[in-house]
This record gives sequence, structure tokens and C-alpha cells, in this order.
Amino acid sequence: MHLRTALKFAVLGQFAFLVRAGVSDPAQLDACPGYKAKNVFTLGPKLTADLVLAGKACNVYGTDIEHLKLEVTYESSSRIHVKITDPSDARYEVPESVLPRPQANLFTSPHFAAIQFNYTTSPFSFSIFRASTHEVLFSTGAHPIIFEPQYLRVKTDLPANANIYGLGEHTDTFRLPTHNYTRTLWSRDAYGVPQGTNLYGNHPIYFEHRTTGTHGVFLVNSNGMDIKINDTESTGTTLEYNVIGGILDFYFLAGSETDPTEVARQYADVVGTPAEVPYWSFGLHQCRFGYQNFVDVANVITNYSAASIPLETMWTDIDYMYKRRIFTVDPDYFPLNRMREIVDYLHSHNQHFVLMTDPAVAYLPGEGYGPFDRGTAADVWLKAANNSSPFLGAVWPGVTVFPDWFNPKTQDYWNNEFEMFYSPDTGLDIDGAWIDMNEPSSFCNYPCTDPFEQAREQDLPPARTSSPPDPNTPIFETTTLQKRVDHSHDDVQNPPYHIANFAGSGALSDKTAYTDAIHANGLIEYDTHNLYGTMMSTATHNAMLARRPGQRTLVITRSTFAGAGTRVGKWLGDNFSQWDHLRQSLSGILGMASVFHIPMVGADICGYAENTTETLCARWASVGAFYPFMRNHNADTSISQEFYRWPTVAEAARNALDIRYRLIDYIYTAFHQAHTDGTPVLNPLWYKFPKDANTFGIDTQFFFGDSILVSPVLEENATSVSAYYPDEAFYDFQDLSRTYVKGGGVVELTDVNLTSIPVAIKGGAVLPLREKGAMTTTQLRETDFEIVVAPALDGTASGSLYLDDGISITPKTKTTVSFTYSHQKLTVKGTFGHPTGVDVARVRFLGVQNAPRSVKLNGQAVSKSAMSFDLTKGVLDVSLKIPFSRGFSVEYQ
Ligand SMILES: *[C@@H]1O[C@H](CO)[C@@H](O)[C@H](O)[C@H]1NC(C)=O
Ligand SMILES: *[C@@H]1O[C@H](CO)[C@@H](O)[C@H](O)[C@H]1NC(C)=O
Ligand SMILES: *[C@@H]1O[C@H](CO)[C@@H](O)[C@H](O)[C@H]1NC(C)=O
Ligand SMILES: *[C@@H]1O[C@H](CO)[C@@H](O)[C@H](O)[C@H]1NC(C)=O
Ligand SMILES: *[C@@H]1O[C@H](CO)[C@@H](O)[C@H](O)[C@H]1NC(C)=O
Ligand SMILES: *[C@@H]1O[C@H](CO)[C@@H](O)[C@H](O)[C@H]1NC(C)=O
Ligand SMILES: *[C@@H]1O[C@H](CO)[C@@H](O)[C@H](O)[C@H]1NC(C)=O
Ligand SMILES: *[C@@H]1O[C@H](CO)[C@@H](O)[C@H](O)[C@H]1NC(C)=O
Ligand SMILES: CC(=O)N[C@H]1CO[C@H](CO)[C@@H](O)[C@@H]1O
Repeated sequence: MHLRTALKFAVLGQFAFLVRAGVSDPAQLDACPGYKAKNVFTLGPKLTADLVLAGKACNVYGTDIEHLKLEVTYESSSRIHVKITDPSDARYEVPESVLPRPQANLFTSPHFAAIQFNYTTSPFSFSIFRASTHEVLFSTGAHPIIFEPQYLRVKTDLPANANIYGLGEHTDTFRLPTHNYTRTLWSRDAYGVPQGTNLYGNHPIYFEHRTTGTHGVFLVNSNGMDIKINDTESTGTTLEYNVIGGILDFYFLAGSETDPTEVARQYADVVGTPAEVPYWSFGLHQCRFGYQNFVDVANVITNYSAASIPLETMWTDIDYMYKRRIFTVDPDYFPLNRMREIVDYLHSHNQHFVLMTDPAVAYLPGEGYGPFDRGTAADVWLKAANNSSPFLGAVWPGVTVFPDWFNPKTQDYWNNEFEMFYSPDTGLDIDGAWIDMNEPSSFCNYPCTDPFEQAREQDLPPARTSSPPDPNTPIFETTTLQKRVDHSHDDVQNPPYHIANFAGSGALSDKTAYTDAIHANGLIEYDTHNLYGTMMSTATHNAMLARRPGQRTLVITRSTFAGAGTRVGKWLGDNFSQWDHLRQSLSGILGMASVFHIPMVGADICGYAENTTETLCARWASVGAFYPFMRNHNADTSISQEFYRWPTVAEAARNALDIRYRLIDYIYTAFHQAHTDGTPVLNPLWYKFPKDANTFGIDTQFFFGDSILVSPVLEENATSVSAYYPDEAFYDFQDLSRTYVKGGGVVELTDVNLTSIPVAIKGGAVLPLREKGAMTTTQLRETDFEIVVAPALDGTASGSLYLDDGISITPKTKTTVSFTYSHQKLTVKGTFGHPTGVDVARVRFLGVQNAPRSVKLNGQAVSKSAMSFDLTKGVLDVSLKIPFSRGFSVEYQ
């Protein structure tokens, strides 16, 4: 949901003084003096040194700081922490309260670590190398470190055509370009952006993959920054951090020489593993900006059911609010009693409900607006630079204040507002929360000297465009404190180094809270801006938890920082109904789910802004079924795009949802694994085929979980897709036949009609599928399982299943099942603490060459009538109908 298009670029280029600084001549920066290391001291896993400016200051964007402190810690055998600070000044550091850091293992022996820290003293430079191969992974080499009050630079050499992934949020290719490339991190309410500009979230982590291994580099810094990757004749390929504050705080992660997903687990050790989400949240979500009233909302629910398309969760955008004020309903358009009726209806049909909550609170002194009055009484607003009055912006409801998530009283305030407005007894009993605009977004152009005037000019809140319905219209007829950071000598509005912020004029404060706005603990937005959305996420997660203690939450946010996935999921923001946005969404979800550890992610299906088309929406419905978070959402001025609006789209959605629902237990198991140890829920092809260089750049196909290869059609009018199949057995998900022969290569999949999507099973998997889809996830859990055994080329396969009550953070009962297959025998073992309540209907063995003579269940021959064999497909089907409450084995001869 976003501001109207007309306002978007109203002030582009208005401020000449903000024209990008042209200073970034690499030669000039490399001529800076750098530092000398003195008093180098090592003790166990720690190395410390003093860094002293090594020559005449170059003062590129301020004054070079003379003395720095270096601290290197081998925190584990696979992680090195390198910190460079100014010992004479309390510089800003990302607070532990926002991103708790991992404990170091003080017994780590550097000698046995997988990566090593190496350095030269004069000039000081450092490198990280892989111990086993002596391969250098990161090296500041001939690029001096620059450390000035508002400018930090670190630059590393990279191999030519380096495979770098991460540094999001972005809309570029999953493997980042290595030529003339800048990634800017500064949260921004983006809409209709040129590719490559800064977006909502900030994740200064990258994974670098080589055929010899995969490692990671995480810079813990929330200040604005440009990260440049470039290749030039003189310097080769390099990656350069240009940061406008904070400190240099790096974690180097060894990853592994053989398994790329190891680095993902090591990154999770630093930022935390993703939260588990409720089972129901894997069902289909429907939303739009522009539902006019409660009758619309109710009709969408009944229309889905009439079209036999499973709808799990209905959402409502800001339309429900009175004058766009949070924690209100419009009494004429979305009266509370009617909205409660809708929520009751949904709940009584095992369906769910989610509403949007923005951070900005309407500034309405003396008007009896509770959320404002209570926040004012508790004094929880972000303050203007003079620290006396609230910082004012202009957002949807007009002039607004912003909750200060650093204020210790804000969590109570937020809990209380959630408790009251979302009360099951008197308010709207939501099942999940949707938080938006939390960059934080403000529509006020910089300088925002008169937010009242700007709110008037921009017509905020916008008037309704339809008349209210009859309020009695029938529905559902048929059915801790920080140390103070001294910024007194800094220019926080217009720092000397200009990051390539694309918001408005490019000023850091444009379209957001001012960089000099002050938090309760004295921190200012200059340092903490990139954390705002993530802190709102935590507060909202906590408020939802307070409403339903002990239950997992579904909170979907727009803005994120490293670590956000431990509490929330995210959608990719305001995309357009365009084919290239469908394509870009794959790199977007791969970044979030396989690098940044925010696996509950999806893009707005069929596109948010502009009008979708039948073919785009049909293809997007198919692709969207493989986003972990599957939600159709669009903008207020766009045509309706619920899946039932076109027959082909409805058919495509039904087909893809059938596949998705059958796989929900499989992906739920993957989420449990991710929560346990950080194993990614989605995998780019190279995670599974790390030696196959053909896979490194592929982001138009991906693995959903470990072994479901999705190869969608992403071009308009195309009915075929050139899919890459690495060297392994693959089986068609639908007809189960083996679609590929040893060798690896591009396969042209043809006749992909508008209602289907190529999905393959990678050999080596045993999949616990539900026998068929269902209209709700509740119904799905009453459906029998079928076990599909898809052997790898070496004749083996394995898999697992995790089940619990689907909602508790600490479930009382759990079921964990392991499946192993070799020598034509499937062995199922497990602890069945949580009753599955259903049967194993059958086992299907794929890739069977010859007609089997006999099949045994637990060593006993099964009757001939229970087996059937399809020679052309190579599928042996064994009907079982046994309660899924203990282990068993099935073998064939
Ligand atoms: C460590 O640094 C020294 C000094 O530059 C260099 O001679 C040595 O080769 C480096 N070791 C590795 C494994 O890179
Ligand atoms: C890449 O290097 C070229 C040549 O030095 C330079 O013109 C360009 O600005 C650099 N781009 C980035 C993003 O650093
Ligand atoms: C680098 O990219 C910038 C911005 O996209 C462009 O203006 C410039 O011409 C490019 N420079 C080179 C050397 O490719
Ligand atoms: C629901 O379906 C009916 C009948 O097709 C249609 O007239 C109506 O516009 C639909 N309403 C919504 C909100 O989808
Ligand atoms: C503090 O700053 C705000 C915003 O600039 C201004 O409206 C307010 O009057 C100032 N308060 C005082 C006491 O100076
Ligand atoms: C979308 O379609 C509607 C209804 O046909 C039309 O009014 C609107 O201008 C279209 N929007 C765009 C961006 O084409
Ligand atoms: C797809 O077909 C339509 C109708 O023939 C045409 O208007 C459109 O340009 C085609 N799109 C592409 C990308 O070729
Ligand atoms: C589309 O293709 C699928 C898979 O090949 C097939 O089962 C289905 O019948 C086709 N649908 C139409 C409408 O042709
Ligand atoms: C502003 C913007 O472009 N947002 C999203 C639009 O589309 C792609 C995928 O659908 C997203 O990755 C972008 O972030």
C-alpha cells in the first residue's frame, strides 16, 4: 500500500546542493595514508592493536581520525569478529537490544579455525584466508582503511567475476553484478523505482561462492552506506564499503568447502534463526487496497468459496480506518459490529483475518483520539532535534507523530493499543498483523518545515470515493539505555559523503523521519533509521504475543534489518503488475529466504500497482504458490484481481494451490529445520550443485525446500521454458515420470499452458505429501499422507517430516519422522508424540525400471491388488491405508 502515484516524484531534483558528490575517485582514496599497527598483542583467541594514522591525513569527507583500536576475536572455529573503533569517542554501534550478538567461545583455538586472520603492520592491512587451502577470501590489500567522523571505507579485492549474493534488499539479479555496481542501504518507501536503487530493508551481509567453497561477510552497521562492486583494469574486481557513520564491525564466516548452506547456518548463529510461523499461514492470503466497505470484504470471501479456490486468510488494507487513523474503524464503511461479524464468520470456517497497522499516529491534540492521547501522556513519540516536542511528519491521516521504539514505555503503549483495538471481546480478533510504512515513510518533502501545509496540499487523509453501504446490508447469506553519541560536530542532514539515496531529492531526511530526530535513549535517526521497521516488527510481534500468549505470530512487515526474521515475515513491497517484476520477485524471495533468514516472504501476486492481465495473473498465481508467504494483493486504483475473476486464473490458482497444499507439511518441516539451525527454506540451484558453474547465475528457477525444483514461465505469451537441470535425476511432480537423463543441461519444457507450472522433484528425496489439497489447512490436516520416494542417481533417497499442533511456540506434543531409502527399501522411523490422526494412504516409488515381483510391508508380502506398476512412467504404487502412528518399512523385489 502506498501513496498515490501523482505525488511520487513531485520534488525530484529540487535541491541542487544535494547533487551527488563526485569525489569518489578510487585513485584518490587509495592514495590516503591508511594506518600503522602498533602494540599488537595476542592472547588466546584475541588479537588487539593500536592503529595510528600512517601519514598526512587525506581528509576526503572529514578529518581522518588519528588513533583507532583494532580488536580481532576468533569466536568459533568458523567465525572471526573484526572490530575497528575510535577509542577516544563513543561512536554509535548497533544496539544489542535490537541485534543481540552471539557469545564468543573463549576456548576457540585460532590454530584449528577454518579461516584465519592475517595482517601487515606498516601499512596496516588485513586479510582472511581459508586455512585448508590458503585461499584469500577478503583482503584490504593496497586499499587503505579510511576512518573519518562521517565516512568509513573498507575495500577488498575479489576474484574476477566473483559470485556475490546478498546485500539486500534489492531488485537486481540474485548474483550481483560485478561491474560499476552500487548497492545503497537506507530504508526507503519505494514505489515504481528504477532497478538498483535503495529499498525498504537493509541486510549488509554477502555470501561469496567459489567452486572451492562458500563464505560470508557481515558488516554490523545500520548507518547509511553505499557498497560498490567494480572491476577495472588497474585494480581488478573489488568490493568497497562507503559508510557514513558507526564503526567497522565485521563478522567473517568460514562457510564450507562443500556445502553452501553451511554459511547460511553460520549467519543464523549471528543474527538468529527464523521464527516458526503458524501452520495456517501457509494457506492462501487475499488482500487489496481499495475494498470499499465491509460488504466487499465479505463478498470476496464468499466468492472464493463459490469458485472452489481455497482461501485461508482475508486481509484488509488501510481502507477500514476512519480517516486513515490507526486503531480505528470507519463507522460508515467498516462498522465495528459488521467487521466483527466477518471475523466470526472466518473463524467459524477455520479461516483467518489480518489487518494493516502503520506506525504513524495522527497528530490530533485535544480531539479525543485515544491512540494519540495515550501515547502523548506516556510521552512515547520520537522527538524533534530540540528534544522537546514530537517530530512531525505527514502520512496517510495527515500530520503524524511516530512511536519511538527505543523508549522503554513504547512496548506497553503498543501492547495496550493492540489489546484494546484487537480485543476478541470488543474489537477485531486478528490472527496476524501486517505492518507497513515503517521505513518510516513520511510523505512530507524535505525540508518538512510545515507538515500541516504539506498535508493540506497532498489532501491527507484522502476523501472516500464511494458512498457508504447500508449498515444493515446482509452478508454471508448463503454461508536498556544507550551511551550518548556526540553528533555535535557532524552534519547529520547533509553529511559530506552522499549515499545514493533515491528518496525524493536524495536528502537523507526526505520522505522519512528527520535524521536529527531524537530517541528516548538519545540516539538519533541518523544512526538508527535503518532499524525503525525492524524495531516496530519486534514491538508488534510482542503485542501479538501479549494478546495470545504462547502462540506463534504471523507479522508481515515491509522494512527490515538483519535479524528481523527471528520475529517477522515480509512482503517485497509495492511492485507493479509487470512481467519483469514477476521475474525480479524470484531473486527477491531467494535473497530473503536463502541469505537474510526472513523465509516467510512473498511478493504481491499478480502485481500491486497498475492493472494486471489475465495471462500475467495466471502465471503469477502459479509462481506465487511457491512463495513461502502467498498473498494476492493490489492497489486501490487497479482493476480487481482476485483469482476467481478469470477462468484461466482460477484454474491456474486451483492447480498450483493443489500442489502447494500437498507440500505444506514438507515446507512446514523445512521451516522447523530453519528455526532449529538456520538451514535455508528456499535454495538457489548452486546451493545444491556448488561445483556446477552453470547454476551460479540462475535466479529464474529455484528449489522450494530442499528438492522441489520450480521452473516457471516468466515471459508473456511463452508456452515453453528453457530450464536447467543439473546432473541428477529429476521427476515431474505431477505425473511422477523421470524427466531427465544423466548429463545435466538445458531442457526445453514445452506446452506449458496457462494453468500449469513445471515442477520437478530432485532425485534423492522422500516427500511426505498429503494425498490431495483442501479448502483450508484445517481440512488439510485431516487428509491422509502419501509418501513419494524419488531416488537419486545413486539409488538412495531420504526425507523428514515434522508435525505439531501448528500454533504453539513450545508445542506439548511433536512428531518427527525420518525416511530413508536404499536397496529398494523404504524405512520410516519416528517418534509420534503428536497424533497425525490420519493414514498413510500409499507409497509411490519413482524411477522403477522393471515390473516388481513382490512388495513387502514390514517384511510381510502385500496382496497383488494393493500394488500397481506403470511401466512407461516407472512408478510403483503401493496402497497401504495404515494409521500413520508408528514406523514401518516397504520394500520391493
Ligand atoms: C599472511 O600475510 C603475509 C604478509 O603479507 C604473507 O606473506 C602471507 O603469504 C600471508 N598468508 C596467507 C596464507 O595469505
Ligand atoms: C567503476 O570504475 C570506473 C572506472 O574507474 C568508475 O568510472 C566508476 O565510477 C566505478 N563505479 C563504481 C560504482 O564504483
Ligand atoms: C557507472 O554507472 C553510472 C550510474 O549507473 C553511470 O552513470 C556511469 O556512466 C557508469 N560508468 C561506467 C564506467 O560504466
Ligand atoms: C463476487 O461475485 C459476484 C458474482 O460473480 C460479482 O458480481 C461480485 O462483483 C463479486 N464481488 C467481489 C467483491 O468479488
Ligand atoms: C522544537 O522543534 C520543533 C520542530 O522544529 C518546533 O516545532 C518546536 O517549537 C520546538 N520547540 C521548542 C521549545 O523550541
Ligand atoms: C486500470 O484499469 C482501470 C479500469 O479500466 C482504468 O481506469 C485505469 O486507468 C487503469 N490503470 C492503468 C494504470 O492503466
Ligand atoms: C503477447 O501477445 C499479445 C497479443 O497478441 C501482444 O499484444 C503482446 O505484445 C505480446 N507480448 C510479447 C511480450 O510478445
Ligand atoms: C494444461 O496442461 C496440463 C499439464 O500438461 C494438463 O493436465 C491440462 O489438461 C492442460 N489444461 C488445458 C486447459 O489445456
Ligand atoms: C518498489 C518495488 O519495485 N518493489 C517491488 C516490486 O517488484 C519486485 C518483485 O515483484 C520486488 O522485488 C520489488 O521490491
